[in-house]
Amino acid sequence: MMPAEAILRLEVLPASQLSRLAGQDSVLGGACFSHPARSLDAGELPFLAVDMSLPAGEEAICEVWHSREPLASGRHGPIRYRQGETLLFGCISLDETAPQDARSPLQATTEAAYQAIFELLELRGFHSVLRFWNYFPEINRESHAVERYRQFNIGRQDAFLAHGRSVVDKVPAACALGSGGGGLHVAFLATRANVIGVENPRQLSAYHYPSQYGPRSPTFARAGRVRLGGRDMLFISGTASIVGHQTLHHGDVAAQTRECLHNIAAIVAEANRQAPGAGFRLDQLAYKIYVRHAEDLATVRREMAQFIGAPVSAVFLQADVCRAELLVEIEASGGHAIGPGWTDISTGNTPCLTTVALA
Ligand code: 3EB
Repeated sequence: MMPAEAILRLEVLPASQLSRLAGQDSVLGGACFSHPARSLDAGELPFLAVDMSLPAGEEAICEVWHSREPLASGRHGPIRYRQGETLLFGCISLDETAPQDARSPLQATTEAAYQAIFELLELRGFHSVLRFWNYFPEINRESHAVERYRQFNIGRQDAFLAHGRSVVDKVPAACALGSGGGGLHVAFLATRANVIGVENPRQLSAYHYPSQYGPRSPTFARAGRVRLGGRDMLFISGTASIVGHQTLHHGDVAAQTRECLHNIAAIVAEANRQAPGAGFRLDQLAYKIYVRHAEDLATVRREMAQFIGAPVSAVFLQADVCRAELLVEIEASGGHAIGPGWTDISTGNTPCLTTVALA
């Protein structure tokens, strides 16, 4: 049975079932995570194939964004994208290549990727980005006398500036994680609607981080809020055990997990304060959890189950986080539909694993 599709829906599929999407008009695009990266047979659809390990026993997964809008696929240089009237999902994968000037390969490649994305968004008239996802290898390694995450921050900010975009206040939500190998991968969800940035009162805005964290502050908001198809939606950036601008709970993954969730709760409260009718709830978000050490998974899962107190959609990945002392980072989104778009009417069951209960 095919109920009316929501304007935006997130589905999590085992990567082995990606072929189910063939011929589904509702697919905007997404990202698949496996180690090694699996070659995808996604045709013209914008799907990232990211080299990222899953905790032992978990199957490779794909995150798939769907929309009820009539959609069309396109390409702009190295970007593949798919768009409807109000939403555009795109992705780009670039190998790091050395520029002719003094910039590091990662800095130059990041700047090129973001320049291409902003060009596309200007051409298509999608001026607001709801969310960026950034993945590249060895995020904490130093090269060219600068940590690679910090090189990425320089290239990203230079592209924002080159396109006349603000690098404070009105910036998109994002995450940046270390992958297991390959090039730079960036996925993005953009809209013609107005996106409002949400900051976290417990944290200094990342775009105001002091220079001890790198020569350029990272260009992202703690969350982005939007109203689409009559629903308020919230896209929460990667959230870590940071209060003010400082990392808390060095070496204690359980306490770091609780601090992440306190931060997410504060962002949800701030979003509800801004949009009183929205009613965002911790137990109705879809979560993606990046754990630095696979052996910490059980601890992180337990802390999440205790804090949230209800089964939620949660995907666990093993990835390096952008400060060497951070052991876990959690991102989330809500207000859009979550889960499979249809139910097997003969059994009443959803046809495949789409959500992972915490407990
Ligand atoms: C932090 O709060 C943790 O550079 O795009 C989280 C989310 C982090 C996004 C980014 C980095 C980014 O600073 C790191």
